[in-house]
Amino acid sequence: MLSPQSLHILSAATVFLVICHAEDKCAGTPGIPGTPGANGLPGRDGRDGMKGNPGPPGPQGPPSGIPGLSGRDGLPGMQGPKGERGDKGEKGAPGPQGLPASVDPELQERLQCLKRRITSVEGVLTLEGMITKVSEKILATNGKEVNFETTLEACKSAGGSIATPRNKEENNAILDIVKRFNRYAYLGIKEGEIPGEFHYLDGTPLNYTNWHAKEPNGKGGENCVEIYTDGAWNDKKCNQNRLTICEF
Ligand code: MMA
Ligand code: CA
Repeated sequence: MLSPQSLHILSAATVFLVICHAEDKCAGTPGIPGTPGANGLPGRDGRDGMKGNPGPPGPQGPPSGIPGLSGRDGLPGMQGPKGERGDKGEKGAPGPQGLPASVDPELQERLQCLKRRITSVEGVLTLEGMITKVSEKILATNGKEVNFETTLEACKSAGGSIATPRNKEENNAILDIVKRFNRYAYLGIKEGEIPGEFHYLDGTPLNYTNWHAKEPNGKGGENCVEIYTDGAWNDKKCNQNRLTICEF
């Protein structure tokens, strides 16, 4: 908008221009300038100024009273400690019928593998002189000399029984150990009710004997049997200390 002073100057200039223009046609004495006209109407609004900077934030408003919406869930926490073992569950239903072991190839292979391992172990023990294999038996000694009852117990607690020769081959295998230790050993044979009648420990009659000449001669007074270092047998009291030989 124009100031009042600039309006005044403008109106004076306008008068002068009118005078100069009129000079061509009618030259006369200049008149007395008239009184300044009344102020003109206010000018039109100017153009908008530049946008101002944003004002400072206003004061915090009063609480609205309505709670805001819940925030989002946080991150999962660390794994807690292991809980106590639960109760044992119910027994499951029986599985499907398997193949009979005799035709189960997987089972047969495992069986063959076990047999090979057992053969290896027996080979090592035989090589080391710790066992003697005869027929289906394995004979072994702990090198200790004890009475008959203690021999029975030692063999039983080892999972076997006292060595009992049922044929010449077995007698010779026992003899091998007896000779190696140069000690007599008790056999799994005992005298029965009838003096001079000897049988295996399960009560069955002997089907092989190797009595020394003139033996048995104890007449009921020698209830056990020992094997000499030549492999011959002698009936003998059970309270002597003899080399422990077991069969498995
Ligand atoms: C010992 C004893 C007997 C055995 C005779 C053989 C003297 O007794 O071992 O059992 O028959 O020797 O001479
Ligand atoms: Ca005797």
